Amino acid sequence: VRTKIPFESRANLAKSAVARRLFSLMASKRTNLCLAADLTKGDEILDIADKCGPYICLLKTHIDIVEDFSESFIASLKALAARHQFLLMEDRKFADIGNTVSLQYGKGIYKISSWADLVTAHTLPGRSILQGLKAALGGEDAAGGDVAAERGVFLLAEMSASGNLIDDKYKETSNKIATEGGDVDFVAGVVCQSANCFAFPGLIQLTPGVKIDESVDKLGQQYQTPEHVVKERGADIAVVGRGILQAKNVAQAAQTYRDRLWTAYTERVAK
Ligand code: 5IU
Repeated sequence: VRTKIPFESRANLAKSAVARRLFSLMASKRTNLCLAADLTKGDEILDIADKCGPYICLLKTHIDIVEDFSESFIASLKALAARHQFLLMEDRKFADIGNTVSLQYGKGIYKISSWADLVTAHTLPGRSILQGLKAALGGEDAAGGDVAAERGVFLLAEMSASGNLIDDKYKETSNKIATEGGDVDFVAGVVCQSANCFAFPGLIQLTPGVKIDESVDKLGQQYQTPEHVVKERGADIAVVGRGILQAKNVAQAAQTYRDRLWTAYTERVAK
């Protein structure tokens, strides 16, 4: 079972170069915490990225909620990611036809493909979602490297929102898109809520909806504890937003989530 295999070993099984990087980073930094930096001012995001940076493997953005977006904000965020050693994921949830997602990924104000190591995408349009996103990356970069090799996608197979429309068939087909076909080297993982959404150990399970002391919010979000998502639900990386963002001391909260998630992971692989 993939949940029993340590991250170091899973790095060697991954088909996506970014997944290999992320697995290795998680193992060496000893963290499987992703911070959802859902804040609307650039400086607030930079501040929390700096404070929580030592405890996270991944920082997840919703770049379209930032009111004062600028290229210098992106430069600063990238500098923090390099200093503290975490990757950047834009939770864009691409869902359109290939040609449109290609434009949304590479163009516009945000030029997501230029800075986000990872993005999220719905499988609703089918395989063409992967081809469309890949198309935005072109072929080779100036140094002659394969641009697509430095970027990856997390495909959505389940959501934490109560009443969401995803059923078992959709989940199963999403798993197929993530594991079969010519673009699997571009898929770093799957966003889902349970260990049975895929079996291939080279993919990373990212699970949002994690909070220590609440079970729901007022808008349909459903939460589980760090231990539950890692040990019972198969999460490799847990996404925490308001559990950290709303704490009095965000660095301390990030450390607490990191410690509990990492302990749960070590107990999972040891058992
Ligand atoms: N997110 C979810 N549930 C999902 C998916 C994404 O909560 O099923 I796919 C995102 C939304 C938000 C973060 O950016 O994860 C969770 O934030 P809170 O921990 O504040 O609820």
